Amino acid sequence: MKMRALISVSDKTGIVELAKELTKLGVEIISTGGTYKKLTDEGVKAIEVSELTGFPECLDGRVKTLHPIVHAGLLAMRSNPSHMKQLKELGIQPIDMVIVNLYPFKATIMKDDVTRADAVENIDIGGPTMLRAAAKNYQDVAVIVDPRDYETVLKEMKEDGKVSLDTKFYLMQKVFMHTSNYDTMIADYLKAERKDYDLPETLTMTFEKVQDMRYGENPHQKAAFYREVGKKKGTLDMAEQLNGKELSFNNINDANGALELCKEYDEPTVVASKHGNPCGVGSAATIEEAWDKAYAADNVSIFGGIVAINREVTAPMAKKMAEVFLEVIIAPSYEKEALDILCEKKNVRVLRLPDITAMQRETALDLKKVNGGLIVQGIDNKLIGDELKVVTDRQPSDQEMEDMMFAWKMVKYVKSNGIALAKNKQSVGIGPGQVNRIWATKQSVEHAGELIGPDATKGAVMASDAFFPFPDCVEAAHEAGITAIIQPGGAMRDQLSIDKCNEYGIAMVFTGMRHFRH
Ligand code: 93A
Repeated sequence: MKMRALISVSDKTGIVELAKELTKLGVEIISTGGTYKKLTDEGVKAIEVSELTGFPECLDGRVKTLHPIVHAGLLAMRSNPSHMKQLKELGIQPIDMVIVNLYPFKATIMKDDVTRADAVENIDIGGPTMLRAAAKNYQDVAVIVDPRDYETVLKEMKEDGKVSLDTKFYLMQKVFMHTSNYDTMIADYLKAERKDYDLPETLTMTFEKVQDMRYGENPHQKAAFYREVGKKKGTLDMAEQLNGKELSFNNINDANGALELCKEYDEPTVVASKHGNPCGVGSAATIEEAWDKAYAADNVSIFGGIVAINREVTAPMAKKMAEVFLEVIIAPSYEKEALDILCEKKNVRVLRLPDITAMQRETALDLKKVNGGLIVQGIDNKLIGDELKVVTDRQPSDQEMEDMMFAWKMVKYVKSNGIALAKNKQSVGIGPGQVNRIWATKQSVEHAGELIGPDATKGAVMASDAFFPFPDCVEAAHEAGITAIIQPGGAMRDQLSIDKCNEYGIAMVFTGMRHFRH
């Protein structure tokens, strides 16, 4: 009996060539409407599924292959005499090969103007059913879901007249991987559509590899970058790399932090960061001034750092940037001359991410891997609680208030315990990742003095990512000349800190929301 292959593919890449070769090897081709048309237009002999089943394709193609003549043909075990006897009685012939790829659900949901109806219509039913049936019966049916496997299968067919059991088993594994990813993608899309970010009983998400990386955080660790399927604008994987070596694991991790902080600011802003912590941040009326501020804030740590910028990079700014050794630069666009200047250095990774300001913030879940599991939480995508509350006798001035908001955004992205000092919308000292708050405070003050000058903290404001358990940080702030403090509030001994502020004439604001970050 002739071998029979059922071909039903949305992605028609390479299908004509494959079908031609199979026909040459004596395989009979059965196919669905669009595939049939493509094959016969190109001169391949085939029969339509509707001819095989005696049942027309209907409901706009929703029912094409969902028929017992197809599925009994796929599921019958050749080694089971009763199966084969039943096929004979029913007048059904076995199908030996299935070549199917599914409706393009992913491509559909990635479209900017996708509607739910569009997405739903692209949920393939008949395709996965055939794939699963054929895969279950893998000993007798070769099932090919990935065009990259056409060549292997053809080679074996040419050499041995059949596909080996080993290959059939490999193909079966691929099918279940593929259909489970496909279904997860659908479930994830629908979940996001419902804006329902509750924590589910079991957690499934689909990620696809963007690139392998040379190594992870350290050279002895393997690494790759995966993107969450269905995510659109504004994520790092959407950036276009205009210059430099491939992004490393640490580049991506650090750049992500810089980018997320940069998104918090509307006015022209430059964020320089190192090892995931901001080291210099500046906001100003022009992006050039913002660069000057970010650089002057800390011209030491920025060496080998990452810079995220929320406006077009101009040529004069690029000239200054080119004098600093930077690992990664991300901006929405570059003046032509600016790009030429930055690209003179072969190693600097220059990225363009046009949607930087309008980009989607992370909304889904925040995942952290621990040995044996994940800890999962909602994203920290808020800034303050119900309202800002001045808790001291003295009200902050407008300038202090502006600086406090500037610093508060910044401290949200500083590793805990974190303290950030700012003056005139420029960071002047950052104390990240300390095991107690007073050290974070002292470190930020010390940095300011060392990097900017002894008066750097005079008239500056201070932001703390979490409350002060004791008034010691207020004490240290006063000694440094800080005039206003923003912090979540909510400590048992809040009153002690408030009293100290009143004693020193410091204005203090509670945000009602803390921002630990680890
Ligand atoms: O609409 S379906 O879910 N119902 C079916 O019975 C069916 N059979 C095959 N989709 C179905 N297919 C899919 O049609 C295949 O998975 C493939 O992606 C596509 C090929 O259609 P055509 O040959 O008409 O281009």
